[in-house]
Amino acid sequence: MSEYFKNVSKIQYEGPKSDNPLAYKFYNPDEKINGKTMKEHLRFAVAYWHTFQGKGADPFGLDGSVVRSWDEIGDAMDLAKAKVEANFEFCEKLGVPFFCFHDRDIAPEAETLKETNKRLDVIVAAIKDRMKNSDVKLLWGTTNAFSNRRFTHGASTSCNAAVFAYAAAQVKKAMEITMELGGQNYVFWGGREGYETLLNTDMKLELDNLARFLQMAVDYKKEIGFDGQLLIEPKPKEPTKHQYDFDTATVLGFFRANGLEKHIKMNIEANHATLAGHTFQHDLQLARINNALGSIDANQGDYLLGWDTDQFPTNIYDTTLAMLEVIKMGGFTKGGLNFDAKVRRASFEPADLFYGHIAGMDAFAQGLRIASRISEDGVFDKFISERYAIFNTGIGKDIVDGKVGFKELEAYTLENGEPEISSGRQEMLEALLNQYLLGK
Ligand code: XUL
Ligand code: CO
Repeated sequence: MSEYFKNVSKIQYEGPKSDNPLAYKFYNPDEKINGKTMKEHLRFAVAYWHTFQGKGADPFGLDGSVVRSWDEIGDAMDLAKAKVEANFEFCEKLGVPFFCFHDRDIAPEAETLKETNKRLDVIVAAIKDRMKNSDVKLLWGTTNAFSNRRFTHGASTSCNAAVFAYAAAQVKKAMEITMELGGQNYVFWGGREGYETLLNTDMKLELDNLARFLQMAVDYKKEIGFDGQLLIEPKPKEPTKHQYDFDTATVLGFFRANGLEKHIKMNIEANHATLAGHTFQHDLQLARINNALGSIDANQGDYLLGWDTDQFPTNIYDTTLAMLEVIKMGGFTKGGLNFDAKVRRASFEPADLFYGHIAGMDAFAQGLRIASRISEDGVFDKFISERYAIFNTGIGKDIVDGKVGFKELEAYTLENGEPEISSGRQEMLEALLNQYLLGK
């Protein structure tokens, strides 16, 4: 068996004072927090596409920049098999319990769908085989129905019914292999499900077709007995000007309009939330309070750039607030933290793949520690419940209980006069959050 990351051995936890860049400073997998180990809380996953398919390409350098030990393998299937080995070696060296893939990441497309599916079967067998002597599992599978030219106008929202059918066939197979590999979720990211101009678009038909497609997926999941979660990953734009699954709020409304809300949850990606003009925490919380937070694509954008830069998450402020949402939902069940993140074009060495994941894992580990202290102390919860306490008694309770209407509220106001309002204390709370971040 070949070794693809020869210069790196198993990454160990060495604590915050370590000078070793190939060690965890904050992620201590076996450390217990509130009765669960860090590893169980965080459920990290490596993204196959960025880690094993990413070339460091950009529109000004399509050939990419990265140097990998599998670069010299010429045959497409030999390369795909090598990447299976590289994936397990990488996850095992990092101690990451999961990975995620698109169908086309693990096996290259052939001339026909039949041939492509055969290739998938070969690679799925190789993955299954490798899983027998590994603890590494599949967090989720998905379909790449956006790179091939046939999906230029979209997949389930294409203007062409044959393309809709092709995408359905692809999802069917991808769901089957996800199930076969014990995947715990199946993700839909809308790729090109959106539009460039309404001058050539029947938006109503496209949205209705998207709902039809998702309903077919729900039906097929039931038919084959796949017990993983179905998740949709909202994104407002890129590659299309307007993506139909814009953000959590849009997707929740779309689900409710089409009776899908009981069947599909969200996979929230940090950089997608910020592209939609929200904070990461906003979309996480909106999903959580609607019982729709399934999993997370962990990354971060750049504050100065308006696109999906998919950087490794290093902002402890954001990872803390994100983990607070995960704690509040009672932890992940089937979901986890998938690093949908790529090293920068200039970070082209294999070691950079380790540094990127270590940076992200440490940032989320520390976020978990801080969030758990915040949650235990309950100071923000207390402030919020006191801020709304008026809704627990008197006229506030009558409003909540649906006992009063405009007439009663007018009478109340005429009798009680000007309301007394109190400070929101934002700055005091922000300073308190900093105290937690810096070591309270
Ligand atoms: C694209 C994106 C995808 C999905 C899976 O922005 O996030 O990689 O996570 O298709
Ligand atoms: Co993603």
